[in-house]
Amino acid sequence: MKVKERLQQLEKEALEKVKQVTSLKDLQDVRVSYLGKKGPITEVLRGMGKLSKEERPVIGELANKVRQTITDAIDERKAVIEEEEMERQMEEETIDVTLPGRPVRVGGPHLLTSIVEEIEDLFIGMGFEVREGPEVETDYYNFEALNLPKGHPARDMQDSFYITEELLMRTHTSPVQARTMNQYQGSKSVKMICPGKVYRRDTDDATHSHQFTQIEGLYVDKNVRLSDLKGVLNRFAKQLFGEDREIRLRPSFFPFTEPSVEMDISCKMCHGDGCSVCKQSGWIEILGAGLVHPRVLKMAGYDPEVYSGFAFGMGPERIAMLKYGVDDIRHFYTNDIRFLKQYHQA
Ligand code: 2NL
Repeated sequence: MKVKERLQQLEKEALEKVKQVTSLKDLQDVRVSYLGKKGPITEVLRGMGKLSKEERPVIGELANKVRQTITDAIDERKAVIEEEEMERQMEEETIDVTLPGRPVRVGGPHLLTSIVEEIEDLFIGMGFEVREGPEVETDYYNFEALNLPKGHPARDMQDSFYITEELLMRTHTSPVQARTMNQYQGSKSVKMICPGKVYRRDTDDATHSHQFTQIEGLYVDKNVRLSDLKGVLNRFAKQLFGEDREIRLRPSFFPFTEPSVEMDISCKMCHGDGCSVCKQSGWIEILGAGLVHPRVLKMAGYDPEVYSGFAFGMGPERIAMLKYGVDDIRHFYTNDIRFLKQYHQA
């Protein structure tokens, strides 16, 4: 075959291949195979020496023209492929901003937190202040200042978590109140509630937990009477459980109050007729209370001849169990999400 025809054939062949190629890699292969150092066009140029003097410039010019035509075709094709590649990529990576978002699981307050806050709000509404204090207490504020002297059965080592001889995990939140009174030393009245965690050495079961919550209340002023206690507790009970509920006070005993009482609310299930919830009595025990023992006032620097006060203590777990029909105190602490999520929205 004549050199000229060979070049024309190479050009035709190369242009055809360039047209068919769809990827940059294949296009590069075409470039190397036709225009590379070992390619057919280079080969033709190398063999120029064998041509006649007349033919040489003609073939040389043609070879360069073929090389340029193929190069141009490859560059053109390259631009097209790159453009297509870009469009494909943009198509693939399009973000549909109109798609709905994935649902986010929102948490909420623990049932106990809600109950404690509800009770706090209720007492704040009656002029009480909320105060908190340490969970590790001294023997003095946890027991001594509350008329529980050394040797008192309630101070049994077996019942409390002692840290040292003098330090223990508080067994009630009353030490916060004892500290407050002690701070004021009889200089002013006290109207406070103190919510918080307390600790007892108990074996956990459906109604006992070694760590639980307490809310205590204290009102010390001149002329505070049992009727003031009854009025405040009545409002509390009706607001928390419903205006249709009645309360009653029964005599009881606590070392830090005299007299001491226990408060019941009327049973809603049976309207006082007697059922399993109220154990056939028509009444459900809610909390303990009383008038602050004169010795407790005196130890904190309050003259019991001038000042008097009432105090009460309740367990928010028990309140929540009654209000929401929870049958096991351990539900508050095992954190089964199926239990917890029943008590808040979302
Ligand atoms: C109950 C009974 C009660 C108190 C707590 C108290 C505190 C001071 C002085 C006098 Cl500083 N009393 N607290 C009084 C009576 C009862 O708790 O059954 N709690 C769950």
